[in-house]
Amino acid sequence: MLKRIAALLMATSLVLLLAGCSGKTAGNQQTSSTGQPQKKIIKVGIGLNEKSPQYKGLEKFKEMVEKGSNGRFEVQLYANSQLGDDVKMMEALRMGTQEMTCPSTAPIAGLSKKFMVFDLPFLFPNEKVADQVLDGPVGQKILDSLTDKGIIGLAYWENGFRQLTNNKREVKTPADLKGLKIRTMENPVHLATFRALGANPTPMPFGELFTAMQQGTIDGQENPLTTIYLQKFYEVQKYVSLTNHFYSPFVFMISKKFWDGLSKEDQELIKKAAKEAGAFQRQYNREQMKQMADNLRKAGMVVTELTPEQMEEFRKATEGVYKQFENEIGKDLIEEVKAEIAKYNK
Ligand code: KDG
Repeated sequence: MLKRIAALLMATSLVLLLAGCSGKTAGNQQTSSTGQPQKKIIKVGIGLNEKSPQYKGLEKFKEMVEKGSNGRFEVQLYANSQLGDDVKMMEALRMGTQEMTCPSTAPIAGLSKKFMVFDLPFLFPNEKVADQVLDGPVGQKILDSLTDKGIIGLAYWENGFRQLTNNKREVKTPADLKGLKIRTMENPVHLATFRALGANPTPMPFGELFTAMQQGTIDGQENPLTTIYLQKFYEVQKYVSLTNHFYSPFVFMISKKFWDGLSKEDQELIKKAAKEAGAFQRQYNREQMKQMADNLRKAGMVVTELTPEQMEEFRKATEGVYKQFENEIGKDLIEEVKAEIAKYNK
């Protein structure tokens, strides 16, 4: 009997000892066996590579959060779809198995249709107006539509106006696009737009794109010039037309499960860093973009600038897409965004 009591006492003190070493302290902060608070890990995944302006923005974010928290957070960056494609990563955020990602608005449409408004063809006249609309109340309202999906939208970053590449012929008008098999992001507005232009759109995750071009299973794709150059698409594509057809900004987002476990101060720190790193990222992206058409020419691509008349042909051909998605996006929301654009486009 005594032996049993002694064993029970020993087991209890062992449990207490372990709890003291690695248990929870106030504020849900785990401590290590040395008594030091354990770092909170933030895993951030993206589809683009380490050379992309998006990754440079993430490096800035990492620096700000790690410094600002005195090392309580460790931000781990994963490029090249290492953690999966945009859709898969957003799912991981919802489940709480990954903390952050930064997809274009296009694949977010599967979670909240409101985001499709920013994928309408030829919506924004320039980056400046896009910044003002996205950073204003309507941009915030759309970010907030993610909350009940288990995601907090923190800030809009920039991917850049999207341009069209292909391997068959120079494209100057929608007629030149006829029958070309073009990879698009997974978004109904993108599919409808390319159908309206006479192409044959094929949605596919970014990670599969290079091989698809290389193997000729698609004729072309569309992305900003930074991506076309920095991901070396010029190795497998001959023609690029400067169409500026979609803007589709990035949304820097965080898992709500993770977010809800943070103190108000830490939430503030992360939000501020997401916005400030975003301002840096937009600037850096625009700087880089300036030399990209030349880089692509030097790399052997035929870069085609369109005349205002040719641009108008593209715009006209896709006009019907707005009406087509009025119900899904909401007519009021489309009107609200258009009014905001008109307000700033002066
Ligand atoms: O890192 C973001 C990418 O995953 C993706 O959004 C890039 O524009 C993109 C595309 O074409 O898929």
